[in-house]
Amino acid sequence: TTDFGIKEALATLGLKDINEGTSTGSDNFSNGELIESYSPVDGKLIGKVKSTTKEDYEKVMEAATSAFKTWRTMPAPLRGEIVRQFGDKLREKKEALGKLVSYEMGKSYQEGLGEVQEMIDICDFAVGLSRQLHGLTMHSERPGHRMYEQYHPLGVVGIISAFNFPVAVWAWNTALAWICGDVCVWKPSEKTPMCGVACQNIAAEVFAANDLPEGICCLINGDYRVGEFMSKDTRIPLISATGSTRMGKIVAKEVAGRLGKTLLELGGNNAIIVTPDADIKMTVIGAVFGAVGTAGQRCTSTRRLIIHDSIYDKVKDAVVAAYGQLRIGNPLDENNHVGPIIDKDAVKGYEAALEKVVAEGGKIIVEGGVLSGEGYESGCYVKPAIAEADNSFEIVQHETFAPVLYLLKYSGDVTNALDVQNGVAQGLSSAIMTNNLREAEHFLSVQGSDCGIANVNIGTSGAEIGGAFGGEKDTGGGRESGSDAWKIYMRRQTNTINYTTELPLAQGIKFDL
Ligand code: UN1
Repeated sequence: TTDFGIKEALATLGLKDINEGTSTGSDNFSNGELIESYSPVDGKLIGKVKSTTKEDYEKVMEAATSAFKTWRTMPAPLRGEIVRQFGDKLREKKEALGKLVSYEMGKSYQEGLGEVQEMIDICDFAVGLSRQLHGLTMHSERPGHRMYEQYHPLGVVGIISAFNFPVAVWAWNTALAWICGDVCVWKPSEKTPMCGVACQNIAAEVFAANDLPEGICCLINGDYRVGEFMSKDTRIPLISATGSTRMGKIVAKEVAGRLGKTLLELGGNNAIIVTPDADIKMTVIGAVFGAVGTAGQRCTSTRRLIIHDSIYDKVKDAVVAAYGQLRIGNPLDENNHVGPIIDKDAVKGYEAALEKVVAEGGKIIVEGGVLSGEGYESGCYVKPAIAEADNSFEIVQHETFAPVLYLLKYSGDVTNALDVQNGVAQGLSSAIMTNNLREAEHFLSVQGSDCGIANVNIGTSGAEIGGAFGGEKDTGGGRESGSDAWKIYMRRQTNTINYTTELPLAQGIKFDL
């Protein structure tokens, strides 16, 4: 049996000593108990990473706050040059990092590579942006006065990320935060700690080669208790957190209580509306990739298909047939479409969802189940399932992080489909499949989708980095990645300069002495 080059990838990423129980690289501030990382691919121990104690955390914050004093004075385009070098390093290590992502998280190697590509893309975006951190200039109402606004760095940015995109979400945040002049403290998911150390090693190499303080890029490890160090810490003006709505509400409350800022990327419950005018072939590709890609563990995964009754059977049959083609197995083997889900707890959640949908009156049309036997020893491989359901079911309202797709029916016009689509608490991604201009535009209008992402003739997942990424309602309202998402990483200052020998007051107020 082949190890698919995992040993070599670990070595390339500076992780070869981890199995001896010591974490290497730049998380050397951490001294707490060891976090063991098991691969959902084969159930084997990949390595152990030290968690961060409160004392360790204080050292990290000292390093970060002092590094900020240096980093913030470096001109933004020169910070961009450092991010450019970081992007180049990622290009060099793309295969190794993509492989580790696949092995530690379980997504297909192709998707692992795609995730690293998102990191490279955001670096390129950030390099250009480093010369475009523009503010506006305004005309002062007072003669001989100039008024403008400028953006300054915030300080230490805390990043809490999830297991499902164990490297890209960090890069979306850091690449922007760095060119903005901030320093970052990152807590990756305790389910993918090796990915965290691998990224930290890559970044640390770049900062060291440029004689820059290591505190610009800090890694802390552990569960929610370690995250709490940051959410309670008044030295951290911004916490960017990706994960469940439950987690987001706790973090939001904590950070708001000290009037800090949050950028929240929380759960989705994404739907594709399939109208009578839909291209069925495109619908099937979009829906199946959306529902089973990353084994249904993207926040943008397609959870609901809202199909017009006139084409319901046709779409259903096509999707069911496509599910019949899916190959489930080792995600490092490029013949497979679907890898394992993250761990046995997630498997329980998947099984519970299937039981619940039946209990609520749903009908399973593509049978689920946990796979066992050769190649499935980790116990984390599940069959992508489809159930016919109703939007009012409690389980349909809930985001199950697994490959379970619900088919829902609508009749009449697209407004009825929109009522179903918008009739959930979450508001991340949405899509409509149609060749009808009126339907498409209605979907995008103010009366249309209430989500942060609304696509026409594309599925719900796989957004590009150039757009602002995020969603409304229970998804948390944050936007990261492209467009003007950089602004949240900076503080805005309005400046008015008087270059005369008079001191006229605004609003025409007279104050003669
Ligand atoms: C996530 O699942 O947290 O749009 C991020 C997508 C990816 C990002 C998903 N570009 O599916």
